Amino acid sequence: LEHFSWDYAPVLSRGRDEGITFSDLPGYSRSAYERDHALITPESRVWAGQVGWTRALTAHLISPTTATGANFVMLLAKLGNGGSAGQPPKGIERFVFVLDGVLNVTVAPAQAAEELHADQYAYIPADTQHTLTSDSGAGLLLFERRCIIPGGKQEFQSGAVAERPILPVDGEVFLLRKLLPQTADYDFNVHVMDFQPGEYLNVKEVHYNQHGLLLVQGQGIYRLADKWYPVQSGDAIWMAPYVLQWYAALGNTPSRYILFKDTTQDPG
Ligand code: UGY
Ligand code: MN
Repeated sequence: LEHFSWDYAPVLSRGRDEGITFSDLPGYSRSAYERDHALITPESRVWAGQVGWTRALTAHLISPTTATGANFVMLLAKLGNGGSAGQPPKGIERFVFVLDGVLNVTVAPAQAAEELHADQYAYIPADTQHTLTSDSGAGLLLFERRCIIPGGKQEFQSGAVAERPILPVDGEVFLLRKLLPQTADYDFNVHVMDFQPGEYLNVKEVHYNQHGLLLVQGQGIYRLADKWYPVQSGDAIWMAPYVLQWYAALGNTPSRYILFKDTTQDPG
């Protein structure tokens, strides 16, 4: 004790009294990249301009270049005042979810002209001329993939999460909504899943479908293969086919995540 210096007093209280957050540590990140899954936390996002986009930045989180090959692209986009998105390549269908701000969607020829706000979304079939623009700025989540079902069967879709019915899920307590039609004309769906603190998945899932997940509210533990990740809103996850997956919502606020799931890929 005689060597104890009060200069070190903060060392004892650090973390408890000062509210130190680990993400402030130089070089520290919770992001992880494994053979069959990835966790991409906000401090790892890299924003860049893209050909065809104006007054906009994107952060690609998941793409077919991921490890064993994702069958979709997941990206975040920030449109500035007067910003606009480029057209996806030929054969690529697109789903856009508004995280904040206001997005204007038009689909030619005069099929649709919609103003979307937070928690609203649109689906644009492949090879459909459209515009995504914002006068005052918008934050977006996009999923894109090469449509594997013959074109012409899919239709433009739009809506709000709260308008979608809650679907029963046997043996589970979370609330499930699906944002796209559950028909064989669509080769993926986007689920919105809500958990109260303390609720968790009953099934410790292993399945052939892939996932791209964005946690938009709350915090908890995500189990992926043999790893257990503390996660919080803003975190994104890639899950390859057959990766063991399980979530428990913790903390004081409900959890919500938005989840891409390919639906009609031939499991064989
Ligand atoms: O539908 C699903 O596969 C979903 N329950 N998976 C998940 O939440 N990881
Ligand atoms: Mn799953």
